[in-house]
Amino acid sequence: MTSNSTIAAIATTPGQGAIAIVKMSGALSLPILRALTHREHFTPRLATLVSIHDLQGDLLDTCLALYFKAPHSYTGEEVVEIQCHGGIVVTRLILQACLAQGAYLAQAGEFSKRAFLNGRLDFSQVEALARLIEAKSEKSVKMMAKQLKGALRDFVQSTRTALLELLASSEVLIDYAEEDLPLNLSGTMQAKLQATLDQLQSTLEISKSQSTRLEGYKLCIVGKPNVGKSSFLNALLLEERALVSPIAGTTRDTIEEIISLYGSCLRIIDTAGIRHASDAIESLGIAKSLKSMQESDIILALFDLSAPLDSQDQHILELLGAQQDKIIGVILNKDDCPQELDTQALLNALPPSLPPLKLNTKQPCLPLLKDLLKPLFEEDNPNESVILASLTQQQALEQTTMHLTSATHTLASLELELFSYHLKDALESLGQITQPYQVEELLNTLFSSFCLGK
Ligand SMILES: Nc1nc2c(ncn2[C@@H]2O[C@H](COP(=O)(O)OP(=O)(O)O)[C@@H](O)[C@H]2O)c(=O)[nH]1
Ligand SMILES: [Mg+2]
Repeated sequence: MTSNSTIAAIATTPGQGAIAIVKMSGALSLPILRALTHREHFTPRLATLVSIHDLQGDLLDTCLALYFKAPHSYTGEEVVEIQCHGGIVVTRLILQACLAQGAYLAQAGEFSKRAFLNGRLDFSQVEALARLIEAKSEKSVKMMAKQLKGALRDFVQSTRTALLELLASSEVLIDYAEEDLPLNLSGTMQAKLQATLDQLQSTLEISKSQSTRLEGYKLCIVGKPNVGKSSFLNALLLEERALVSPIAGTTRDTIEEIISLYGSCLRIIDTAGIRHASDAIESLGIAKSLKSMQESDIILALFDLSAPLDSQDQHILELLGAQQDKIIGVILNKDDCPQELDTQALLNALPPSLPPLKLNTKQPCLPLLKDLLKPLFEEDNPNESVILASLTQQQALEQTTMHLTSATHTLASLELELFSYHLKDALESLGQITQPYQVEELLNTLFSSFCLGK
C-alpha cells in the first residue's frame, strides 16, 4: 500500500448499533462509491440515499452516502462515508465490497495520519484528538475539544509572533546601532520579553498541575488487613464490588474502580492488607499494594478505631512517612464500635496529611470523601489558559522558557548577537509543540493508539 492509495475501514464500534459507518479516503473513494451504488452523480456534502451492491451485483443494504471533495475533507483527500444499518455482518460486507473494488484496509489511526500529513491537523491537534478519544472525564473532553479546534496552535502562533517581533527589533539594533533609534527600544523589548516569559511560565505551571487532574487522580486505599478497606470501597461505590470478610487477608489482588468527582475521574484502588504474609499468594498481593502506593497521587490510609494501635499499624505509619509528593488522607474506621484506638498517638505519628475522617462503612462514604478531596479539585484554571497535556509538549515549553530566560540576561547586558541567538533557540523549541522533530516516531506511537477508522 502506498501513501496515495485509497483506504477503507469501519469507523464505528462493531456491534448492534442503529447505524454503522464505513469510511474511505483516497482518489478511488468516489469511483468505488459509484461502482457500489450503480450511480454516477454525488453532490459533495449532501447525504444521498443509495443501494449498495457487492461485486456480484447483489443488494447488500440501503444506506446514506456522503461524499467530501478533496481538499475539503477530514483527511484532505477524496472521502466517502457510507452510513449503513448497524449489524456486524452488513457492515463487514460493505467494507469487503469496498476492498473488492480496490481499497486497502486502513491501519489504526491512518485517517488522522493522512489528515496530519496533508496539513489538515497540526501535531497539537493530533495529540488532542488522541486524548479526546481516551478522555475519561468531562473536563478533559472539553479541554481537548478546545485544543482540537486549534487553541494551542493559536497560543503557539501568537507567542511566535511576539518572539519574531523581538528578534526583528534586535536585528535592527545590531545593524543600525549608529542610526537614530528610538531611545527606549531596548526597554520596550525588555518589557515585551518579560510579559511573554511570564505567560509561558504560568501556562507551564498550570499545565503541570492540571494535566494530572485531566488524566484523573489515582487514589489507593491502604491499611493492615481487616480495617475495612474493601468495605470502604463498596460503601463508595454503593455496591458489593470487593469481597468483604472478617478473615484477614481476604483481598489478595488489587481492585480498581473509576468514579467521577467534580467532573474529573478518580481511580480508586483497593489493595491487599499490608502485613507479614502467611502464604506466597498473599505476599504477591502485598507487593502489588506497595507498588500501587508508589503509583498513586493520593494514599488513603485506614485504621481501625475499635482496636488498639499495633505493630502492623506502625508498619503502615512507617510506609506513609516514607512517601514523597503524595497526598495522604487518614480514615479512622469503625466509629460505630467502642473506641480502643489512641487516636492522639496515631495522629502524632502521622506525616502531614489531610484532616482525618472518622466514619464507619455502613454509612454513605462518598459525600465524606468528596468533601475531603474538594481542595484538590478546586484550584481551577484561573485565566482559562491553554493546557499542554502531554509531557513532550511540556518539555518543549520548558526549553522555550529556559532559552528566553537566557535571552533576558543578554538583553539586560545589551549583548544583542547573543540575545538573537537565544531567541532563535526559543523559537525552535516553541515550534516543537506543534511540529516536533521526532515527528515520525511520535506519530507512530500516537496513531497506533487510535482505533481503526479514526
Ligand atoms: N463494625 C464495623 N465493622 C466493619 C466496618 N467496616 C468493615 N467492617 C468489618 O470488618 C471486617 C473486615 O472488612 P474488610 O472490608 O474485608 O476489610 P479489609 O481487609 O481491610 O478489606 C468485615 O467483617 C467487615 O464487615 C465498620 O465501619 N464497622
Ligand atoms: Mg479487603
